Amino acid sequence: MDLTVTTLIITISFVILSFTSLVHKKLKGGKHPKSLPSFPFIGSLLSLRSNLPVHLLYQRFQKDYGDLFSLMMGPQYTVVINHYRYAKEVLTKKGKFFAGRPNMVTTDLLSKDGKGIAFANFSPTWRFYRKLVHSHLYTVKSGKETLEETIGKEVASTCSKFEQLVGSPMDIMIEVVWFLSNVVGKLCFNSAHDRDDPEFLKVLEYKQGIVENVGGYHLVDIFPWLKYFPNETLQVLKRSLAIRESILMKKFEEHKANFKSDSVKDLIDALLKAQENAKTNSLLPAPQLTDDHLMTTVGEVYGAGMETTSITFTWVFFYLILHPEIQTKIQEEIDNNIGFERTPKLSDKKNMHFLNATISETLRIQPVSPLLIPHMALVDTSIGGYAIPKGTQVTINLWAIHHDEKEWKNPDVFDPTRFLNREGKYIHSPSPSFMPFSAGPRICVGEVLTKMQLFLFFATFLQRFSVEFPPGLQLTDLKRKFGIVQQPEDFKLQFKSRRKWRGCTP
Ligand code: STR
Repeated sequence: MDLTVTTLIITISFVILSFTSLVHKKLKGGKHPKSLPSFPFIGSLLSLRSNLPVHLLYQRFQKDYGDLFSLMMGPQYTVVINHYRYAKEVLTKKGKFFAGRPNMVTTDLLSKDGKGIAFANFSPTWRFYRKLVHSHLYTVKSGKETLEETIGKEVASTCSKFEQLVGSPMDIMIEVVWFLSNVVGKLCFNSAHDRDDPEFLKVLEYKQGIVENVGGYHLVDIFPWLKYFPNETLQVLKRSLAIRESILMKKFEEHKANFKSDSVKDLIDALLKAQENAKTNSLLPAPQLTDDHLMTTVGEVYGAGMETTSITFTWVFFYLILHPEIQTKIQEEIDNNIGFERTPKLSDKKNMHFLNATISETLRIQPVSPLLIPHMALVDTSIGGYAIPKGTQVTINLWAIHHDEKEWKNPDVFDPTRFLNREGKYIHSPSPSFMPFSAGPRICVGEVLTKMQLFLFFATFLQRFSVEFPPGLQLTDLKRKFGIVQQPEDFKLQFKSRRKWRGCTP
């Protein structure tokens, strides 16, 4: 584009934006949170220049600016929360006031302008999809396989595949994603992939393209007009979304062609049934039930189910290797409570204190989404007595909350015993500063599913195997990629068959 036109556009945006941000701030009275230095047009971006990921930077500002501070993300007034007390106020006490989602270029593309659940703004349609997904996942339907059975089958087939891999070094992340994509794939589409199915490889490709280019503080989300210029983030994102669309569309068309309202096999069927019902009974208030709404919802559940849990699985494997004594403890617990005659069941969970504590500690020390998805104030309100105008973006720094020294002794040390009481019994939440799935109206829809998968998988896995680094490899930490989620790098490990297990087949 001609340089003068570009300069003109920049100047005009500069004047408009700095004017609106000034007006916005002057309009509101009351006590305001301490603010990072802010300049017209760029806002506080100078303070955010750093090699540190944003959650660590925000945590560092806590010393000078407090548990709650504000900044201008370009033209967007934003409040950052580093303490659980304010986080609870936003998420639960005033959950409805803060249940909005800001518009961002990348998340609007991903969610087709706010459809689906995770990135949709608060509305009756949003609530409808949340409820539908929730009841599809967790309501036990007579004559159908239960969620525990679906997970159990995938766990069994994954662990028997692992038998053949004993002693050979392998990349763990991909195996884990494969397992998880089969569980959520069953729930969403009633289908699973073979490990080297080309479609599965395409899923991996599009998922990575989305994760790296959506909502992770890209400039185009701060200055939306940048979308009119060539932009690599958007290019990769659009390419990944096109791959996703073609895969989902195929599944969707197949489901439509074979749909029978009296036999709902998976989430797509459940959504199609809702679409059909809406034609005959008028639901009030009427949710929007276009094909785009349905596909965005399914795509999100599938993507979230694979991505988030695979991160926690990878970390659990990593910490088990770093702490062989923890593996031994969990294995003793398995041997004493379950034995070798049968596979672990969900009903064993109440007796498996050390395994539960290990899973919770992993979720604490490595929250999947260190800054959650930004919330937006839907009304003029307040946090801790500070005035919060409608439209304020609120970022919860879950990382800071899970690493708060006042709540967690040596927060950077992995120590499952924090989640055990004196008698060695598991405590669900030793501090209110623990909220790995967020809280309130926008709490993670997959929380129960994730916990079931973590428990059933690791109980079954540790019943049969131990895990270690391959000879010559000695990692003490994993590099991370920061975006909408924080992904650990893939790493090599190998399995050992437990002596006690050999010869037993439950
Ligand atoms: C992963 C990649 C994909 O294919 C689709 C999605 C959409 C839903 C996203 C998911 C993503 C990443 C994790 C998210 C989830 C919604 C809720 C979850 C952001 C980008 C978290 O909040 C951790």
